[in-house]
Amino acid sequence: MDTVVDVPFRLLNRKAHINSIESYRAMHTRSIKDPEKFWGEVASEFYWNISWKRVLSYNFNVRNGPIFIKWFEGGKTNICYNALDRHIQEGKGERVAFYFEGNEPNTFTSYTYRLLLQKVCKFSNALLKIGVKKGDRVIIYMPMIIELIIAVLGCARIGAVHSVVFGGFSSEALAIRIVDAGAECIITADGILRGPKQIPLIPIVQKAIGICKDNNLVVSKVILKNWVGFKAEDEKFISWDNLVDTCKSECSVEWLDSEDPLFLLYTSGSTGTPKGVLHSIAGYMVYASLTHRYAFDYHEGDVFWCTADIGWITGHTYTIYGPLLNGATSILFEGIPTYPDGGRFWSICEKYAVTQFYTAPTAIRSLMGLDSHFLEKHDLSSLRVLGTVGESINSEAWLWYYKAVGKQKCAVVDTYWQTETGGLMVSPLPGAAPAKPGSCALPFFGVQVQVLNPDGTPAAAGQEGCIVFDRPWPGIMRTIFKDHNRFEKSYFSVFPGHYTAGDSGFFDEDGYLWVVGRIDDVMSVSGHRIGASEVENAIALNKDIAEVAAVGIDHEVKGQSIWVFCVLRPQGTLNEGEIILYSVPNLKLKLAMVELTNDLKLKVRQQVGAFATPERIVVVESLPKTRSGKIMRRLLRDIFSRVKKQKLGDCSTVSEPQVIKNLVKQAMTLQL
Ligand code: 6R9
Repeated sequence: MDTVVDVPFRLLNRKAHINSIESYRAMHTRSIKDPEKFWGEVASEFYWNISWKRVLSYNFNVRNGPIFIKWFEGGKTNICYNALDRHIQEGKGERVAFYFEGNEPNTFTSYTYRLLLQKVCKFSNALLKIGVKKGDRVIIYMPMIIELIIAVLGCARIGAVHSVVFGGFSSEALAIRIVDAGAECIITADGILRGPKQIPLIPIVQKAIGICKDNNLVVSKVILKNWVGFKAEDEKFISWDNLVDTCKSECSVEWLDSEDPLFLLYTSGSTGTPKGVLHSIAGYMVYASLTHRYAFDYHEGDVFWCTADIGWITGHTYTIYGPLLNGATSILFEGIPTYPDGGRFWSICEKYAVTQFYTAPTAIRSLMGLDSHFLEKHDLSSLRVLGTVGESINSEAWLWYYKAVGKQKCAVVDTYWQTETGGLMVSPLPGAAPAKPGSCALPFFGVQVQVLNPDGTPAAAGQEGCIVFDRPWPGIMRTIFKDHNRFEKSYFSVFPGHYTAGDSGFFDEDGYLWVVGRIDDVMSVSGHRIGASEVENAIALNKDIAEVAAVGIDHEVKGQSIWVFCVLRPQGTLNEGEIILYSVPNLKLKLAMVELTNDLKLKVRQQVGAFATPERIVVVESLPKTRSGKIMRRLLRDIFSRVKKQKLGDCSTVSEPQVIKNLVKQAMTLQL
């Protein structure tokens, strides 16, 4: 029997947007039966310079020609106008858009909608002044400060396509994204404050620009926000403060086609370089706003806090766009949950009387492990809805969130979605249905989700299969930048007619969805999505490595941590004719192993970023492979994962069963 937690939300607020399972079902049915009417009504709440001619046209089946999705065709609008100007027109200019809470608890300030608009307009004018125009791609590589949001909205206002790169990525990873996007303009800051650390960004950006140059891309404009106080030696950098100083605080809006691109966000796939996921304007706008309103049961007067970094999709949709489109007041937090102490999240919730709090299971698990006084000394009675995203949440963490943080009075919403989906796809709605810890429950409006067997038939209840979506929702990505073929192959070729999410899961008898995990080689470390290939490519730069597989191994706090399995070259400097196996035979080799491990970790830090540093490097004799020579990362995962130690998946396709036996033996000696 699953644990079922009945709607506690009702105790606190009987005015939930959707307050019964019947009204959820009625609205969901309406959204599926007549999507054009449903989404047309939602879209009418926004300002359109020219109204759309057609709500939806699409092809989801590769057999019928190229995949395409168009929402609100013929319409002209602007997402920045709808996020800011519209609220001011409606007399809400003095409402706080963001409470900024800095890394240090004594650094905080607030921005009303009116002030934010003025700052965005100044910045849009600044972009225009230096020659950025509609359609240009602009890379934003910044800390979690208000200028990051201003930069994003400043681009959106003039039709430039923003591409935010998470501040934890290395210069190599940054350069790959700049080159792929063909961006000639970068907006950055001198550094990042993260707890007690000050991380300089200028050298990373300079190195990335050098790599771009080697790849025939000249980055001609770099705008630098002075934040931490590091000095920029480079005169080529344009000072943010000087640039905006002379710019006017009004800037006319560029009216854009519904399907014009809004942003690119790079994400990891199972193979190859990161994918430039492209979202377009109108559909994303409508979907970000509606999902934010319903899944978090947002009402006027609430204070919403999504802790996600804007470098990831959650930050785009639920730190910036969704809340602003609903005229909400949100928190923007620069720091980390454990600085200056483990009560920082809770002290912020108390300070601003946060009503909705949205974070990742990894944060919940790490806070759960701390002394309870960090939590108990804060008054959290303002909270109504607690959200999670990024990976499945184990029921222990769910129950702690529900009981210790929410005092059994808040709805917990486990939201399942992806960079590619633009907004949440499957989630309980607060007040609508009982929750089950670990299940993301029911599809959002306009979403039709299925679990399919490999032959394409629907899986029975309780049966694990591939999660697919049957029809477009407004927030779906439109393509992979410059690679529509890869878009079709990655998402539409496995089950023609369906979007394949790349996750497996099952429905229970109540129709609740349970996500099991990725079916590809994408890892999830502290909720950060990392492709096996990105780590492997970095490792392979070491000349002693013949073969490598990077695998996400179950980890108590991070969800997964990266383990790298490598086979050494027979003639490498390390081997000396022996193959190192279960233990390192002599001191010389032991030292060589330490050196190797350090170098491999460094390579990953340089090529990808510190957040992708492998936890363990394991030298093996051979990697498990299929008869056709494909590395079976799934088997490595099963063998070395603590929780799954006993249960190995299907081994029938392994070319050499002895390899498995050796690996199991080796796993035993590693003191798991
Ligand atoms: C929003 C985001 C997407 C992948 C996705 C899935 C995993 C996200 C989840 C979840 C179980 C949830 N995922 N939310 N798994 N339950 N509530 O995280 O986007 O970074 O693109 O990652 O994350 O595996 O396919 P992204």
